[in-house]
Amino acid sequence: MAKSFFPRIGKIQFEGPQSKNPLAFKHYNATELVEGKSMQEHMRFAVVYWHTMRGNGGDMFGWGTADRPWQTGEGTVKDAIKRAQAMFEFTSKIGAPFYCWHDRDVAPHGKSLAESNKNFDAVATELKKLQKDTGIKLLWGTAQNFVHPRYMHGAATSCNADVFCYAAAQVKRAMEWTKELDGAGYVFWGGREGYSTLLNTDMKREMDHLGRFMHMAVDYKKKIGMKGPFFIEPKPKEPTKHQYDSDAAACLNFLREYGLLEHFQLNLEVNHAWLAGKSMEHEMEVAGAAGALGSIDANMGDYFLGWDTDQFPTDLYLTTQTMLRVLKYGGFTAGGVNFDAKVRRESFELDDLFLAHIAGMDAFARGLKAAAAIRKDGRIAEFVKNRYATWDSGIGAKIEAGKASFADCEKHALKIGEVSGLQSGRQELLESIINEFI
Ligand code: XUL
Ligand code: CO
Repeated sequence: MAKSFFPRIGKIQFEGPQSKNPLAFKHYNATELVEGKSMQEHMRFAVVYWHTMRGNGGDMFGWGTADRPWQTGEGTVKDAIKRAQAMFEFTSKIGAPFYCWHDRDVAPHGKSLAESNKNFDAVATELKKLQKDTGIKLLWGTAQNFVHPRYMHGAATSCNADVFCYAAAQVKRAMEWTKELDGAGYVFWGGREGYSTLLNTDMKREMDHLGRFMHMAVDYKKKIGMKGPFFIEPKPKEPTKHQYDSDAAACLNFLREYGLLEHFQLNLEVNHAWLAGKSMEHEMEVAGAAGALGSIDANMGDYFLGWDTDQFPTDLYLTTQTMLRVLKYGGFTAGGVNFDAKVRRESFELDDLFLAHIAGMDAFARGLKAAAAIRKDGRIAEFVKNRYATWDSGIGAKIEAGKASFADCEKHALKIGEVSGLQSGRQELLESIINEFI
């Protein structure tokens, strides 16, 4: 039996809304049915390796603060295996069915690609065993193509072709392990795919390279018979001044331009949407309309700061709006709700990792219940439907069916003389209806 990293904490239980036990769920009840499906299946929660296991609370002004007993070693493969055990103990105790990794979160960088591969293979072999022992599954894997100095100018969009090859080799191995570990999907977040200044950048050439890179990934996926979808994760800036995958619309445009749309969905992250000046529900509608709503990185920013604070999502309006879209677009298939979130530097104790995940999972459970109740109530959906009633018959229906020309529109406008019967948008009423359910 491996050493326990959280000996004082058992499996977190659902105790119901009356409970005052900080280490219990008040709303997330994994087996409770909502719209005929269990909460666990609706949300498909995942714990992330990078923040939860690797984060130490350090920021650019100060050292790490966090008590992380698995972070004591020299960064060897042996340490990484211990860390993997801590990861699975945490994920089992919090009761999340999935986890996610970057290749280099899992295992240390080597001095060469061959050595890095060897390290990764050794730890991923342990992950396979831990998955089998615990029943925890991989939601998605990804390659960390942004930490190492070789990626300073980008990975797939680097000005240097050797770097492109290195990045491709890293993605190839990460895909192989994602397949081997039965990952439900695979993510591309272009950490340094962007620019700091256009003075040194051939943007068209870099975008073409990114298109080639993704086609190579699609070809390799077919070759190895990898099943789940590819996800692209938009983010507008940070670390670069402009990231090419800046928001959902930009990603969809890229995918269409390079003939890749059928192979990709989007992994949308709340804080990234906010950095793009968009709401999460906006990004979800853009992706959903294109049939590309794949998965979610659940977190939130600070309302007054302009950077990626990756806070745990505790805002009930946010989780309600998010779950409304998840339900509207038919629920997750391969994707899920992945806590790409970190505890604050001041929340340095081990317990805080549990408290933060409980806060996020409970907020999502409440969001799910509120969203289901809003749908059952039906007033908002009815209002939206009626708002478009003039499109259901007459000239509106003819336009929608592609059977009307500008001349037909002109004839119609001349006939009515002026528009009458416009109705109020009722934003305030609709907002107060949402409040009834929060
Ligand atoms: C960075 C970010 C990443 C991706 C995976 O802002 O969100 O952690 O989710 O590479
Ligand atoms: Co993310």
